[in-house]
Amino acid sequence: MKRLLVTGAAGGLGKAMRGRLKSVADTLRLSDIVDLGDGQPHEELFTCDLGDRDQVFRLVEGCDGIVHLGGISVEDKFSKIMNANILGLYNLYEAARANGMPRIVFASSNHTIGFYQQNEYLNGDVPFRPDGLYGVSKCFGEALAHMYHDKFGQETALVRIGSCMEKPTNHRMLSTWMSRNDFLSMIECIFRVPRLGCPVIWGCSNNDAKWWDNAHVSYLGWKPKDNAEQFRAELDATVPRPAPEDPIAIYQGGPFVRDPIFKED
Ligand code: NAI
Ligand code: 15L
Repeated sequence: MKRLLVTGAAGGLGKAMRGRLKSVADTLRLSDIVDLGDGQPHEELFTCDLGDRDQVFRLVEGCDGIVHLGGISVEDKFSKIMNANILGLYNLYEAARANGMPRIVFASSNHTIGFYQQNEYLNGDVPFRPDGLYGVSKCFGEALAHMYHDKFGQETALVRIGSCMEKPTNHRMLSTWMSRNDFLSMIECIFRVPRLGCPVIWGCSNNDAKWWDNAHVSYLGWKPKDNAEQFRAELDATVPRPAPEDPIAIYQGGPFVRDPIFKED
């Protein structure tokens, strides 16, 4: 495609994908609320608050696809989540509707289903069981995307990312880990497939210990290659396991299930 918008490009995942996403588009339009550093010739840099409708409309204009990583990415005060993840998402979908409905990859999260237990194997149809306000905001995002699909035909991949980082840092991530190369190959498939629809995609690598079944999206042709199992011995040797009665060891959302509802100032 010609121009791909990447929101949240200054974040952990955005920084890791910035170089890799060159394979998807001629021009990357990178945005964040914070500074993005110096741009390369194929990059356009936009500082933008997702909660600002006019800025978001300018941001989306002229884009052929969107990888939406921007927003609050952990449990936080509701006011912050509301601006970035709720108002911000509404602004993004309205801007997309006004600009030819470019296909969207929405970075949803495993925290939409964090209160399922680790001994449960989930398909793409299970009811939400969010583990905090952050997870609830991602449920809102998925519902919003479904509505824009049913009403207007807007296509979105609802990617419930597990833990997308260089390598797993605890035993839970033997199940939830997604390598960045697998994230990239998934994005390539999402933009290549002739008809996407609005599917849930579990964002994890081909982990032996995975909890999630992507059989319903086999039509994407995505075959994740990495497997967190290669890190098991290293984790056993360096990271203590939580006690079996600890919620971290019981629920798929891990430490997020123990977060409080944060008070506003
Ligand atoms: P991050 O917190 O490092 O990056 C998010 C970016 O969004 C930040 O650079 C931040 O400045 C920006 N942002 C926050 N509020 C904003 C606003 N109002 N307007 C514009 N930009 C704003 O998060 P990370 O790890 O890079 O994750 C990216 C996305 O993927 C997030 O939406 C997160 O919820 C989702 N995700 C990530 C996972 C992971 O393992 N990294 C797992 C599950 C979901
Ligand atoms: C998420 O949704 C977070 O954005 C990320 O920082 C990780 O904590 C991840 O989930 C996880 O569950 O490991």
